[in-house]
Amino acid sequence: MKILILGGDGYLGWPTAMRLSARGHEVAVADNYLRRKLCKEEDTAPLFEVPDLYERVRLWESLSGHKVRVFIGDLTQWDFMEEVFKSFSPEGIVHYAEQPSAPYSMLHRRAAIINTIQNNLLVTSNLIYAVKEFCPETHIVKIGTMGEYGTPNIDIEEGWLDVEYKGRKQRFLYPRQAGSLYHTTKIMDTDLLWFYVRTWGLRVTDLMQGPVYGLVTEETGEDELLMPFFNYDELFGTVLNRFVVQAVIGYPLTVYGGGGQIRGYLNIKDTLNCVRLSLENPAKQGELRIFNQFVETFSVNELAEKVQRVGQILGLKVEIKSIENPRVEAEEHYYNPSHTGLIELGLKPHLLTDEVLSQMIETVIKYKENINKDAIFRGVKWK
Ligand code: USQ
Repeated sequence: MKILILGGDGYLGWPTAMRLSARGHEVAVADNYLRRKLCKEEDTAPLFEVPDLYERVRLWESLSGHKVRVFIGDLTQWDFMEEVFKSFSPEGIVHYAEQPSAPYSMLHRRAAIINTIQNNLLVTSNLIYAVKEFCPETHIVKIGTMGEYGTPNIDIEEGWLDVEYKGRKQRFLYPRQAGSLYHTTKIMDTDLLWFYVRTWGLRVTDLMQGPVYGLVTEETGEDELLMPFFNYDELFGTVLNRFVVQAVIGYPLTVYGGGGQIRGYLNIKDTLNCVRLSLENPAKQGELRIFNQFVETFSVNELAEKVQRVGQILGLKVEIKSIENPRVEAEEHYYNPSHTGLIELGLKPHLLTDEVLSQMIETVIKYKENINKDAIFRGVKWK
């Protein structure tokens, strides 16, 4: 299948490109290096230098024999979106091309309005128009987030809720109430896609993903030049990746508030398989299909305790420190989201075992010298 990955340079984009091309798909990636630019502006850097897309594509081809096409440009600009679609004609699209950080979206007005609202919603809107104009049968796989649902006091269904009210029934999108501006743009994406599914008959899969961890996939091996863009700083690092880096340099693990915040987590290897399974088993024309994309739930405290225990086995001195929560979020709450759709499609989860965690810690130890302590905590406040 011809697959276009929007946001092909990011933490998930590049590993997805390798995975799909290794499966025999014809892959193209598009990106404007926004993540790299924002990291530079905010004086933060990934754990190791990441070659640009052209270099990685050359290296990947020399090692695997698989070609990946590269388009560099800004997808919020219609002319660039049009150029990509005219020259590649995708049969499947993976849409990762968004500003993905909740803390970054709360940093200041420009981060909020230009780089989060404008960037995320314009890319999604241009994508919708491009599919309608050039390839209306193409399947869009959109990365959403479990954070769209928030932490309601009832079970979370997979995308939809059947409501019975005054004797009548209707199926609605599950109620969403996000905890950051970034997460709110993901709700808006879902609403845009759902409108155009109903109106123009697009075919869409929305993957409600939890926080992802890990830095090695089947295709990277131990080759750091192929590894993902791995952030550990407060703005762009996800919590478990951060805790592993903190453990390696003896920085007390930054548990926000009470640490009872529960989320659904998954290994980056599972992200790649969820996206692949969704593409290879597409939604129907005129369908918005929604899957909850995570494999197990943990509280922040549980994650911290796991990292502490496994770190200590490896000889690290790991302290846990609860700090005042910079975010506005529930620190104790009910959380029971369903997640059967991707398992039914064939997902075989990689769970967070002690072995997986100790491999992660050992990989990060190799880059210990690169870790910048000052990037770990800056306290971006929600209000
Ligand atoms: N947390 C800490 N200490 C830290 C960092 C985070 O206690 O040092 C807590 C947060 O307060 C939160 C939880 O850990 O309760 C998860 O935080 P996170 O930074 O790993 O995740 P989040 O900001 O929600 O965003 C990440 C990705 C985003 C994705 C989302 C999935 O950056 O792209 O959409 O995970 S979800 O969380 O399910 O919405």
